[in-house]
Amino acid sequence: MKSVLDRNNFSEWYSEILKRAEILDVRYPVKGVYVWYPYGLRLRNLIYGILRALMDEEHEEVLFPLLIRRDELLKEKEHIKGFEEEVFWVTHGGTTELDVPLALRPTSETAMYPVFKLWIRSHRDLPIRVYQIVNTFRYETKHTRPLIRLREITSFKEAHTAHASRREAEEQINKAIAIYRNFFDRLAIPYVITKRPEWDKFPGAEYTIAFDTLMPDGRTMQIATLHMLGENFAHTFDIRYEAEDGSSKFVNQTCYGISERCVAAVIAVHGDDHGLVLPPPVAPIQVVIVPIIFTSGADKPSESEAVKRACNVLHHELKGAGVRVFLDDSPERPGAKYYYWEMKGVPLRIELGPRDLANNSCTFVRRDNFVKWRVPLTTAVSEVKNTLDDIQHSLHARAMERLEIGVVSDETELKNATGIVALPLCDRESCGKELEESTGASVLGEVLYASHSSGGKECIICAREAKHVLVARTY
Ligand code: A5A
Ligand code: ZN
Repeated sequence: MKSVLDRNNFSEWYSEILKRAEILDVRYPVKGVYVWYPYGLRLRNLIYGILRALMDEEHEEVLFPLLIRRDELLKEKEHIKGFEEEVFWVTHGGTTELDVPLALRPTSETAMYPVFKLWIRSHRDLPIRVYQIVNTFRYETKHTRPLIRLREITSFKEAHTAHASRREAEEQINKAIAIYRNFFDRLAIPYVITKRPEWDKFPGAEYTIAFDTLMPDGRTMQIATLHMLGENFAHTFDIRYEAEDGSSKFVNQTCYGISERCVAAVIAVHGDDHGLVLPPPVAPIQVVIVPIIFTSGADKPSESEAVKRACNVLHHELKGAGVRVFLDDSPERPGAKYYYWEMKGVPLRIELGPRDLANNSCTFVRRDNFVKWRVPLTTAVSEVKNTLDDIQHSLHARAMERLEIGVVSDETELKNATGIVALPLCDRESCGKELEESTGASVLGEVLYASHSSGGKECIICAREAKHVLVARTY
């Protein structure tokens, strides 16, 4: 079968794959909102199952309302400055104008924190660590893109915490970084972690730490953020607790979030010209069995029956072993089935025909590298498990190799660079902005985690004392 996709032309590749692999239907007639197909939703649910399990270890799930009173939303001055152009408003009930306009949550600080005030009385009520996975709405004016820049984010995982001290809040940020690293490692998604510059932090936060991954077109995508809120929101919403010594103190808060951009990352980072390539832990179908039965020609009916029986047995055994397996016994030709399941990203295909059966074996074909080999039926189940593990490792290694970080020492080198670039830059906004304007790239921020960092010590713009930062064109 011809490969019909060209990942080098990423934008078109991405749109085509969402359609052909049935991830999202983009034909919904509202800008920036899309429909999950069943297959896409299964992928999303497997990915979020991992995230949810990680969150559940130290957080409690909550569910707050979608609607936020206007006066609450406007209370935190920095926060609303950042979000006021992005809020969708509900102004009417039927034909009656509402006394208090209601916002559709763009994020839930101002929904949750007035309630935190009610929940928190004494130090014994702390820490609070909650999360929810909900839809949020942002009136994005930049070019909207499925899973990446949405007006309805359908799968916004937001965690919110409150602590007795600044130190505990800092510790929580570190724990959350570890959780997110674990999450993206399980998806085999490579990332860099940086501290966002002042001008790019979350509105209302003291500082923001972000995870970015590299997309095939050389631009980075922010896939997670963590925010140290300090006492900012606590002062605005008057969230205090009685300390052990009887004094009244403000809580310290953090929040951190992930959206369906993590699904976009899985699709974009691992996919190829044949379609999706899904990491086994999140593949809705991990193994597809394709019986090789020729309807005409030399096959004897008894041979076909034996092949079908062997496929059923293998299907049953794999299911019993906890593998997400599908037996494709539809009347399509084997070649058409291969093409279809490759597009869907199924990590492993097992072909079983009369010749395999004569050798008491079957044929494995890996989706990630198309390597093909014969496996005895007696060891097929254990070989499937080993192969799925191996595919996961290979995908991770391949993706890590692709996330290269270039090191540059002057502006000309920077202009010619692609992907993520490490360089020395000082703290001053004027230097950062100058660099962003002259290159069209963005300062991701000071490096906290990356495979490389720049060796330079002087700011590339002003030659003052510099920090090691990463720069890239971004989504
Ligand atoms: N309350 C905090 C957690 C918050 O709202 N943080 S945030 O604004 O940075 O959003 C969290 C993450 O959601 C971002 O890191 C980004 O990966 C994702 N995100 C933000 N806007 C998005 C949009 N319009 N479409 C899809 N994902 C988005
Ligand atoms: Zn400088």
